Amino acid sequence: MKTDDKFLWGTALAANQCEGAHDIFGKGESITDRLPYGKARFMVMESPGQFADKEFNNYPSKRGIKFYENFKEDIALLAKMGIKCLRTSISWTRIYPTGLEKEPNQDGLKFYDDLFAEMKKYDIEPLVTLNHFDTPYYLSKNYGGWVNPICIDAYEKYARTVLERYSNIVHYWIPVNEINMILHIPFVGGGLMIDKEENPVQAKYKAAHHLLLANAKAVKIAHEVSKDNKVGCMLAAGNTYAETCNPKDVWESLWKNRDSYLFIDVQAKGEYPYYSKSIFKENKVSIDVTEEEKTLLKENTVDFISFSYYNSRVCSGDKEKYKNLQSGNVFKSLTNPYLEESEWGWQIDPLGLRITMNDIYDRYGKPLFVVENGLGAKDIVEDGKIHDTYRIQYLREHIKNLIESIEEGIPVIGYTSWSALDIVSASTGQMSKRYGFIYVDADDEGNGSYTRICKDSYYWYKKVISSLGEDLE
Ligand code: BGP
Repeated sequence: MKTDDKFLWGTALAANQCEGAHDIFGKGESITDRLPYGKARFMVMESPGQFADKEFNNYPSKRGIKFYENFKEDIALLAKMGIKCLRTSISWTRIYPTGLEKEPNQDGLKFYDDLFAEMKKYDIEPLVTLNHFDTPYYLSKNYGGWVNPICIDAYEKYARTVLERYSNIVHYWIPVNEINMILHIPFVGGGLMIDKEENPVQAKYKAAHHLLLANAKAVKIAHEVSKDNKVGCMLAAGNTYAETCNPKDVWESLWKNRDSYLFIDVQAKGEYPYYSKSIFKENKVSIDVTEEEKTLLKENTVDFISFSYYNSRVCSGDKEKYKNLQSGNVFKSLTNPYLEESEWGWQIDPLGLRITMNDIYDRYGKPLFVVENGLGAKDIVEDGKIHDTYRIQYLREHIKNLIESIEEGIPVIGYTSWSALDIVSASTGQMSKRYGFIYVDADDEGNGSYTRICKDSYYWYKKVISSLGEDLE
């Protein structure tokens, strides 16, 4: 079994996790620049307001993997692997440092002129995320982030600037990365100073509403600027299974999945689903959608549905089971006794990718794009090589399920694994949680030569791409 030759086999990056160069050529501070490494990271994510003016000594996003300086060599290495598509993101604060400037920062635009031109040189299709967790920190600290509608206007101006500038070379766009993360990590997802909000849940759903409006505005502009633009919503996906056949567990899993699907419902169907009333009622949230906003959402739905998939989850209707739960991921999950776990406690479920793809396609009937899938692991360099057979195994099993889904008739535009090179982990800020096909010699403290070394998985994936997914051995 294999894909057709138009299928976009590729891999992915995110500006805030790879570029570094955090304060040169006019770039402003983004929320991820304020995320220190280690325990302090989780303290800041929990209480960003309390730590707004506190300085720590290690901010991984500020250095990334020096992609800003190194991008030509990195793109050349990825071109040698044969990728057809590279997902990356534009750093909002390179273009509008505080988000409120009237005019864009020309040096920032110049960097992305060069980056996209370099990709095109090798005939690599860019897939570009406009906001991958890097809302301007200025909007967070001074306005509370996306709970404030000022972010919608700032975002619309930014989106218009980059869509008008790059739609001649970029045709696949993602307005907001993992839009549902606003409910789980509100500072990262939307710069919310959640510890300063009187009603945190109301603030999260208000911010979610503003993000959904911004997404619709980006869709509108993208379609106005070029008929070749394809715009996708993006969800941190992975179905939640019921722990038992007890109807109470099954009922809980239905609502857990709805927590995420609510976002795609709005972006793919153009309106809040009927069940959103129950979610808002249960959480004592009120969201007034004006007639103008209803029209905006209805008239500007997405062309495809993209998502990240790392693992599935397990839930129970018995709240007692969640007491003292240690979960390795942002999403709380009970243990699935049928699955192995990664070194970071993420439950490995290749069939779960197929379950999620079938579920999403059944619900929305729009083409899919798998834009993140990979294994974070501790890689060891032995005689200058990295024998990451565990990563090859993880990807092999997930790609098998991807291709099965395509075979059974689900239209899939492409697959961009996470991640192209080792980059800073979003949740932990570690370099030691490595995902790349290309090893980067840097440790969690930022020490190292930053030399790149192609892992065994680099050569394996080169074969996968050249055989259109047929040769997975
Ligand atoms: C998703 C992000 C990516 C990536 C991935 C892996 O939330 O979209 O940026 O980081 O998670 O997670 P982590 O890096 O925390 O291991």
